[in-house]
Amino acid sequence: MKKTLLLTLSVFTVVVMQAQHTLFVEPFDSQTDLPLGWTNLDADGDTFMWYEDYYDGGTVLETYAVSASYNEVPLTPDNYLATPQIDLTGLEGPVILQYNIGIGDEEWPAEKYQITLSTTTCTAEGFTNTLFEEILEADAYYWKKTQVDLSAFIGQQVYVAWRHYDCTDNYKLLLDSVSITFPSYVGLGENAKDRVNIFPNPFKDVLNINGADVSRIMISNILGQQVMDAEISEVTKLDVSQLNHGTYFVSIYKNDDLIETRKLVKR
Ligand SMILES: [Ca+2]
Ligand SMILES: [Ca+2]
Repeated sequence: MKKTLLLTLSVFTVVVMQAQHTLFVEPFDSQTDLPLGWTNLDADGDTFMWYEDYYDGGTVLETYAVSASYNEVPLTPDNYLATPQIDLTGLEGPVILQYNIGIGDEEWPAEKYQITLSTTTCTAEGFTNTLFEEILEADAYYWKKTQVDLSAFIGQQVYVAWRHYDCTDNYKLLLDSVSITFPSYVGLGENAKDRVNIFPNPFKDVLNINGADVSRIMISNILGQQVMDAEISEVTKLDVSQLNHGTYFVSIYKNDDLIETRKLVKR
């Protein structure tokens, strides 16, 4: 009896040691607007695109992104929803994309989508790397957890898109709980575990900040004037849409200690 308990404990310890780092998360929790920094492409040109929606069941609140293949009349969607640019440099694999996919009506399930990736532009033409595709069935009714391996793209800057296409006259495709995780940085040593990822650079409306123990981000302009001071957690998206174009100094604090300052450009 005691031996069994010890074995269980040691297995548990190993699992903790191999904890994953989170590179990117998106819970789609606004209920009304798609998240900042994401790109919504209407490749079929019918003006129907991805949008943010929610279901309030009283005790359960679901928030997600939606693309329809039926809206009073049948639609023939070719709609892309793409992440902000994600920096896959300096990571060790496997880099795993995880998300929840769903359908709006289990009697009309046959939504088709693909996971496609661009290493160039965030346009329909840029998404040339199809990693996964499927036609959903009734078991995707609220929700089907799905994983796709992005490790082949380590070392690159990528956009990941959910493309809803090649289907018609079902109901809705739903997307929620997107995350990208990886086990460690390349050459995990003295400094690697302290590394903080801030991307993209140049940036536009959103700065993604990922790093253990990061507690605060302070941004100053080229004149040394403070323009933002934000308390953050390990994985944060900062809304920097109100900053003017130009050069900024981003100071990173861990537990109230200034760790480093980086120069970034807003375009
Ligand atoms: Ca469309
Ligand atoms: Ca959600």
